[in-house]
Amino acid sequence: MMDLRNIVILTGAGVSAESGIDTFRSAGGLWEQHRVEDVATPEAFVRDPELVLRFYDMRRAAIQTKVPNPAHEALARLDHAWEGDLLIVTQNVDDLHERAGAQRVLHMHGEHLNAWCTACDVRSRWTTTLIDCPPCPACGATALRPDVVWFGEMPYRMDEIFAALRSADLFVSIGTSGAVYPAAGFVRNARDMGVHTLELNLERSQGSAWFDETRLGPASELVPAWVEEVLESCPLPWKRHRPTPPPGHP
Ligand code: BJW
Repeated sequence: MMDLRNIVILTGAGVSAESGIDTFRSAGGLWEQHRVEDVATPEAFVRDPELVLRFYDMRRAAIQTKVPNPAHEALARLDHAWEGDLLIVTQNVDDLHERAGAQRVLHMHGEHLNAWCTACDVRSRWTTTLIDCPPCPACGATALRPDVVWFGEMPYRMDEIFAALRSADLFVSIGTSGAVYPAAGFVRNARDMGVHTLELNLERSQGSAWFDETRLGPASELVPAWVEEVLESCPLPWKRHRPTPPPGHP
């Protein structure tokens, strides 16, 4: 057993698929209904804001009707139990990791439930529609857009992600096709840094060849099994959160 203290977990659309949220590239996925260049680029937003805002309003409404599945719940369990460093880097813009109870979550592609004011640069929690051009709660300008990262834009908090990768012992990728960079490159970044790499996916992905190990199956089964394995088999004393002893106890 390797010395396992610091874990970086990358999640993609596959982790939310069994909650009923469409993936992007599977048959029947989001990109089959909408050409990516029509909805997920800054140029598309300039060209046809109504189409883009309608697409995101529909998805923002839909995610609020969904609930976390056993994969999100298992990762939240690990987050609570694990005393080493742990970072869940999600490409997903839904909030199912948080609703399952995970706290150490980084949304590198933004969040559906945020609106970003391009006039004053303030982000506000947003659960309703944007197509009706509501004013920004901070400055009043009608310049809100979905707070998501489109193609050609810089994903969020890359410095934090690379810092976490540098100190990681294990990189685990769950439910992502490995089609979109820079996330698709994390496995190679991790390998170059000497980090062990594990992939959990329904089927082999574009990145599978780069992983030390790939396990195939639905996230709702693979992730709870892997989390149990990590929590049960790691012999090191810091693997589990221990409640602070009451005053007076050694
Ligand atoms: C299951 C399952 C189950 C199903 N259980 N598994 C040429 C070469 C290389 C790069 C580029 C290039 N030309 C342009 C680029 C860069 C570009 C890019 O990668 N393009 C590619 C198309 C080639 N990237 C960018 O522009 C990014 N920015 C950037 O690079 O900035 C410069 C930079 C440089 C260096 C460092 C840092 C920055 C921005 C990318 C933004 C992506 N945005 C989106 C939309 C977000 C908003 C929204 O939701 O609408 O993010 S695109 C979309 O794809 C979304 C996702 O997060 C992302 C990844 O998709 P994901 O999660 O992998 O989903 P799927 O559907 O592809 O896969 C699902 C997987 O789950 C499958 O494998 C299934 O098998 C599996 N699965 N059910 C387990 N039950």
